[in-house]
Amino acid sequence: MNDRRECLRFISLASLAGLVSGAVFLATAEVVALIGARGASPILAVGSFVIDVVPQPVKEFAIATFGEYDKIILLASLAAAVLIASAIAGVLQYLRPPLGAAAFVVAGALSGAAIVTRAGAAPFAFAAPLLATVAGVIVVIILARRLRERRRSVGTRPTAVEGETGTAPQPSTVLGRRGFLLTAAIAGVSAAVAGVAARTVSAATSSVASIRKALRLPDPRTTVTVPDGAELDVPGLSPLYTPNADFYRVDTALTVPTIDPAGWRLVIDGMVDQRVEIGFDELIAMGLDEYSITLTCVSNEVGGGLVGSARWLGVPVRDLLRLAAPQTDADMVLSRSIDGFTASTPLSTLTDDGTDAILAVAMNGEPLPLEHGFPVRMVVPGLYGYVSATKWLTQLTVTTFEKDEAYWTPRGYSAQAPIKLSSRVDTPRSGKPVSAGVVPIAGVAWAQTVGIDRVEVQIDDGDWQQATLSNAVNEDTWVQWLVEWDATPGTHYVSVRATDREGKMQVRERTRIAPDGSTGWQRVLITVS
Ligand SMILES: Nc1nc2c(c(=O)[nH]1)N[C@H]1C(S)=C(S)[C@@H](COP(=O)(O)O)O[C@H]1N2
Ligand SMILES: [Mo]
Repeated sequence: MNDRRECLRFISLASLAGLVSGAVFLATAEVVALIGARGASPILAVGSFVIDVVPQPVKEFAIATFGEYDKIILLASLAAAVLIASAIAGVLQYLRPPLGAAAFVVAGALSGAAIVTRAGAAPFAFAAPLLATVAGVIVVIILARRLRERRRSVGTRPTAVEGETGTAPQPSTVLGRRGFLLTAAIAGVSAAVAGVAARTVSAATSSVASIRKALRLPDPRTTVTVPDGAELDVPGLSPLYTPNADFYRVDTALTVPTIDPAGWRLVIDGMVDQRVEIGFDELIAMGLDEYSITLTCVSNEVGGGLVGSARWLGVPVRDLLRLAAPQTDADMVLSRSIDGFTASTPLSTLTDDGTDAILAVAMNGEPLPLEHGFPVRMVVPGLYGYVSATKWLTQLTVTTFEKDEAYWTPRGYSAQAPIKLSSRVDTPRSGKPVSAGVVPIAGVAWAQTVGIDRVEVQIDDGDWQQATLSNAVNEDTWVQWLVEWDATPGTHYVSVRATDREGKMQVRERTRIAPDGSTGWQRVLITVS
């Protein structure tokens, strides 16, 4: 009976040995990844791999069940799987060497495959799983051996029950126990410290961030001409161009993908006569031009902030598609991000000479910020971001709406979604009282690809009065509008509506954001003192 208890005790110590070896494996990979091969973190690589290969129904189930926590749950389950597998490897190495070491070799090979097959993997990415495997194997072999030594020395003790005998423990017992626990403790603690430190430093100072900083893009062949009067001087009004730091961010990425432009490849495939693959240098060598485009999210509520304007440097998508020669029966381009996100854009919008659909590499005078899609993203005037603005772009697949669907399509959003013309009040804000007298009421209005013709403002039940508009940069960029209001004390309602250059007025009726964008005139309550 004591024998069985002893046996169990050693099995749990063997699992501990496995856990420590697993920690050493992961920590080594993190440290090597930090030094020489970004993106080579086994857990994150395997996690991304799982997201890529998991069948759609499972993904839908995960989204429905865990909502926005789906990726955190995935990482937690992976961590749990790693813990269990490590413990089993420890027991195997103790009972049936070298099976435990072999398990580490298999784990190294699998995570290595997940790492090196990811687009944009660093050249020496394989070094992380390789050295991690070596470290994990060495530690599990040493710990299992120490444990067996200890077992043997325990076996020679006169009685199996500890502490009951008058005889002092034999030196080898002490050595065996200390040897195992000390080695396990040292390995475990250093793995924890090194692993956590490496991951933290890696997240904080990604080397792709410094590559981006050092990146010098060629001057564009053409720049946007901003006309006089394009920007009104009103406190509280959104600037014509949204600073990158203030630009809204919407995506499904758990960690911001870090892609080294040197390893970036864009594949154009699907229903094309010629499969095309190009790198970053080839892309920018096609010639950069500057475009002024206002981006809008389908999730933007009336009066919301999920809209912003920027000057982008890029290459027309049509120039790239021309190289691939799309087939005539295709009607959609499925753009894919390195993180698996996809968007479905009508092929005709991308090939149309009149639409400035671009692959953008710069935003407001600097390379794309990492969180806005570095090194290359798509920007298409007039289409909501989820059907056009793929960040961290890696692939354009020419296909049909019938054959393929994008990330949000099975999740309650339309496969096609033009931006709805809209207007927003920036100032005054409800809840921020103003003093009586002349008060500027100002905001922005957008109708990408068409342009804004007029904006009207109504105070309480008064007549709709026409606002002064800023001079439009182009039809793809929002305009600012302004009404000088002689405010009288009390509370007042301010409403706004826009009309585009085709004579279409903003829809009055309120609708929710799903499936293809909100509508409604914004009305704000202003207190005048
Ligand atoms: N890779 C990737 N690209 C993406 C998304 C995403 O989730 N993943 N979201 C899209 C959506 S819904 C919008 S509105 C825009 C937002 O771009 P921004 O974050 O640069 O403002 O990016 C689009 N591109
Ligand atoms: Mo969006």
